[in-house]
Amino acid sequence: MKNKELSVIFNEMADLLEIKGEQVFRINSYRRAARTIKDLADDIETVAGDGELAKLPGIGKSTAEKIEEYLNKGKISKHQALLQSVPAGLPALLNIPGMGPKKIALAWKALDVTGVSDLKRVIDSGELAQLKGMGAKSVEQIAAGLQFAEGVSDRTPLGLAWPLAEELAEHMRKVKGVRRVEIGGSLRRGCETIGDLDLLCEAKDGERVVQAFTSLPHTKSVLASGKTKGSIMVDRRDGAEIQVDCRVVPKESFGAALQYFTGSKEHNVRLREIAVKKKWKLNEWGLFDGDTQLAGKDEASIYKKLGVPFVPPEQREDRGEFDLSKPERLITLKDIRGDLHSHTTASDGKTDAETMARAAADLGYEYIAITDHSKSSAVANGLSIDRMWRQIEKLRELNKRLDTITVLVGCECDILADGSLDYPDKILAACDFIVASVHSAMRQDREKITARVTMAMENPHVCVLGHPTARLINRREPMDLDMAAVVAKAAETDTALELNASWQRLDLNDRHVRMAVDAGVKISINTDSHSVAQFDQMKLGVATARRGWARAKDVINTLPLPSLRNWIAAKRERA
Ligand code: DGT
Ligand code: CA
Ligand code: CA
Ligand code: ZN
Repeated sequence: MKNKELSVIFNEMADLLEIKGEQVFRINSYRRAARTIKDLADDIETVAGDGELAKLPGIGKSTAEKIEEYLNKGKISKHQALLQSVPAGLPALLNIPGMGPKKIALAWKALDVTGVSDLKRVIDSGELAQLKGMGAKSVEQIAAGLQFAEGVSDRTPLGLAWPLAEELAEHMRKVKGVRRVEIGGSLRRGCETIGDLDLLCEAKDGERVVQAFTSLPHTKSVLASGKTKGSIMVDRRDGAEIQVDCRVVPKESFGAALQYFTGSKEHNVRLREIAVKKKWKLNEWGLFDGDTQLAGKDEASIYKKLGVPFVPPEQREDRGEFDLSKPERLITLKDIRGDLHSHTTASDGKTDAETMARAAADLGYEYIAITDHSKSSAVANGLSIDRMWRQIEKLRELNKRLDTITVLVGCECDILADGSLDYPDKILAACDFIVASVHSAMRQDREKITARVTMAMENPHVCVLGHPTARLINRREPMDLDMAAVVAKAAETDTALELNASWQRLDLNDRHVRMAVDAGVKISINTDSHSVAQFDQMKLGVATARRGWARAKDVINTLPLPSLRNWIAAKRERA
C-alpha cells in the first residue's frame, strides 16, 4: 500500500507551502488530502484503479491527478518543485520536534536559518530566543528536540523488525539443507528497538546456505558473504533499510550459537565468567572442558551444566538475572484474557465496536474494553457528553447480542492540563472501565505533570493510567514524569499502569515495568487498537513486560472476568 507514503508527501507539501507563507486554503487542502489518504481503509491504488479518487472527501481533480502521478511515476512534480523552491536544508528542520512550519519560516526569514547547523548557531547565540513569537520556552523545547532528533538512531522499532524477521526466517526454512532457523539478537530479547537482525541456521553446507541468504528477494545489497556468515541490507516497511546477519552452524553447536548470538553481550560476559571459574570455556561452539564438549546442542544444556537457572531471552541483560535462585515464570501471550484499551469508529478507530469485539472473541479473549476518546480529544473525534451517553447505551445493547465475549463499556478519558478529568464522574461511574491518559500539554515541567497525573489517579473510577509517559519511539520524547512518584501513587490508589503495546509506544518501557512490578503495582497490557489488525501488537507488549520481569499475576488482563470486575470494584468501593 502506498497510502502512508502519499499522505506523508501531501503533508510535506502543506508544510512547505506554509513555510513559504502561501495561501491558507491551499495549505489546508493538502492537509485534508493527507488526512483522507491516511484514514483510507482501502489501498489507494485500488481506489485509483477504479477511477474513484475524486469521490474521496477533500480530494479534488488536481489532487487526484497528483495521486495518479505518484502511482505512475513514483513522484509528484509539484512536490519536487516545492522542495527545489526552498533552501535544501530547510525540509530537514521539519523532523525536529518543536519546529513546525511557522517557526521554520520565522527563523529562515529573520535569521537566515537554512539548516540544522544554522539552527544550532542561533540557539547558542541566543538570537532565536529574541525573535518575536519564539520565546525562551519554545527555544528550550527546540533545543531538546534537536538533541532528541540527533540521538534518534537508525535503530528499527521492534514492531517493524519482528514481522520482517519472521518473514526472512520463513524463507530460510525453505532453503534446501537447512534444518532449523531461529531469530537471535536483540529481537529475541524483545528489545524496543533493533540494530540489526540476527538469523541462525542449522545446516551442514554453510557456503550454499549463505549464498541462498544473500540471494533472497529482499536483498538490496550484500555486505558480506562467506563460508558460514552473510550480511545483507533489506527494506523496512517504512522505506528505510535494516541490516540482517545470518550465521550457519552445525547441529552440535546450535544451542551454543543461539545462546551466544542472542546476547546480550553483558549477559554473555557474566555467563562466560561462571564457566571460567569452573575452568571451562564457553563460546559460540559450545561449553568445553579442554577439548571435550560438555554442552551446546541446545541452550538449556549450557545453563544447566553451569548450574544457573535457565534465563529467558528477555531477561538476559545482566540486570540481576544471575541472582535468582530459581527462575520465575514470566507472563506469556497465552496468559492474556482480554484487551482493555481499544478504539472504534465512534472516535478515531477504523472499525465498529461489534467487529472489534467479534475479532477479540476469535482471539480467544473473554473480554474487551471499548475505550473511545473523550470530548477534549478533538483531533481524535472525541465524544461529546451527549454522544458518550449514547455510546454507553449502544455498547450495552451490543453486549446483549454477543455471547462469546463481554464488552466492557469504557472510555479513554483525557487528563486535562490541570489534572481534572474530561468527563464528569457521572459518566465515568456509568462505565465499566476507564483508561485515563494525557494527550495535551505534554511539555509541562516535571512537578506540574507529575502532580497532574497523580491527581487523576486519585479518581476512584480511573482503572488504568494510559500510555504513562506519552513517548513515541524515535519520534517523541517521554513527558518529564517522576515515575517513582507515579508508581507510588499507583500502589496507594490501586490504579494499574498501562503497558501500551502499540508498536510506536511501548509505554511503560521495560525499566518502568520493572519498577512497577517491584512495587507490587499492577500492569495492564493493552494494544490501544484502532483496527482489528492491531490486536496483534499484544505480543510486543508481552515481550516488553517480560523484559520488566512481569509475571501473569502482575497483569490485570490475565484475570478471569469476575476477578477483574472485583478488582475494579475494590478501588471504587474504597473511595
Ligand atoms: P542490536 O543488533 O544492536 O540491536 O543488538 P544485538 O544484541 O542484537 O547485538 P549484535 O547484533 O551486535 O550481536 C548479537 C549478539 O551477539 C549480541 O547480543 C551478543 C553477541 N555478541 C556480539 N558481539 C559480541 C562480543 O564482542 N562479545 C560477546 N560476548 N558477545 C557478542
Ligand atoms: Ca542484532
Ligand atoms: Ca548482528
Ligand atoms: Zn487510546
